[in-house]
Amino acid sequence: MSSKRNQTLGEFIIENQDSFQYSSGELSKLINAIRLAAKVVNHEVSKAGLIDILGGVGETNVQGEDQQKLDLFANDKFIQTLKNREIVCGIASEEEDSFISINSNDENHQNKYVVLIDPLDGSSNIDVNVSVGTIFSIYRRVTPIGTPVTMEDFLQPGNKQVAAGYVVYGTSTMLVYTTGDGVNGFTLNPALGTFYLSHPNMMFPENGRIYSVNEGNYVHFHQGVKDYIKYCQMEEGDRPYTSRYIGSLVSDFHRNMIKGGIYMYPKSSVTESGKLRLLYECNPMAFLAEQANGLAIGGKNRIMDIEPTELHQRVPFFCGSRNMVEKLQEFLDKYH
Ligand code: AHM
Ligand code: MG
Repeated sequence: MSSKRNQTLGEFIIENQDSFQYSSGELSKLINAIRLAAKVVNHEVSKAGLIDILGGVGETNVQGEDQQKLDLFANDKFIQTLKNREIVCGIASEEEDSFISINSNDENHQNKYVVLIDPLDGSSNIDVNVSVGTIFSIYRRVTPIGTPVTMEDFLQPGNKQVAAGYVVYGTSTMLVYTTGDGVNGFTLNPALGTFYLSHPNMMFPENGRIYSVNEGNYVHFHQGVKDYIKYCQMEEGDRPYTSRYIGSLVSDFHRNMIKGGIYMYPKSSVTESGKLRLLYECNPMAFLAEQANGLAIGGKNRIMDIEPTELHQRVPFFCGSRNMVEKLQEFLDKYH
């Protein structure tokens, strides 16, 4: 993978097109479309405090959670952009009940990729001016090209991902992605509307000192997780560790990847499968983590080896610096 600081994302995509596993230009066009939609969503998110786009619209999404206007806006923008450019054969979104099939009966449209997307993750943070993000995951379809996509095309294990990434709408807006050859981060220059390569070859430090978990749920956690949290807080060696939890997966992950840390959303006595969605949140983050020398597990298992059974499936999720995840695993294993 060739990378030069200050390279634009557009230049980077073109320069590295040939190193993609399935090189045909289609994946490059797809990432370009995501880049474009991200800029439009970024523009809207940055105006959130100014215009009357905040607040619930009185609808709930398929998980029964309140939807906010910006969720819908981001969902529409990403779907529209991908549809209009006719570069994917199917899309599944956290905000949609089922997948969307695109041009599947038209012989002129021989697209082979499907996209799974969480258009605006952590959206409950918007009205308090805290960073949110978009998460995306790209697979090759498994059913024949030219036929309508089916559920099978979307229910693939994470280890089949061709690309994955996120956009963090933070103090700066960044697009971070992998095509299976390392992780690169691009920062948006808002004046020019251009993403520049600012974080080439991102890596989780092997040892981290930050743990990120919603400790308010501590009493509901299983014993292995409770013991690990106590371990993080113990005064010994480089511990106690620092606790940092934004409650916005993309931002928590992004910080931990740069500084070294572990993110945890365990199952509990009240949420048997945790909260996060395997296909829209955990798999893409797991792919990025592993590409950045980190680990992502759901308990005993590697996240990317889970065989999905439904689109909106939730799983426990632990992800971050290699040594921290391995230590957590030791605690989890004691109770299995
Ligand atoms: P969302 O997809 O409804 O926005 O929920 C996902 C978010 C994650 O970004 C975040 O890490 C988590 O939910 C926080 O959940 P909690 O408030 O239960 O700690
Ligand atoms: Mg989400």
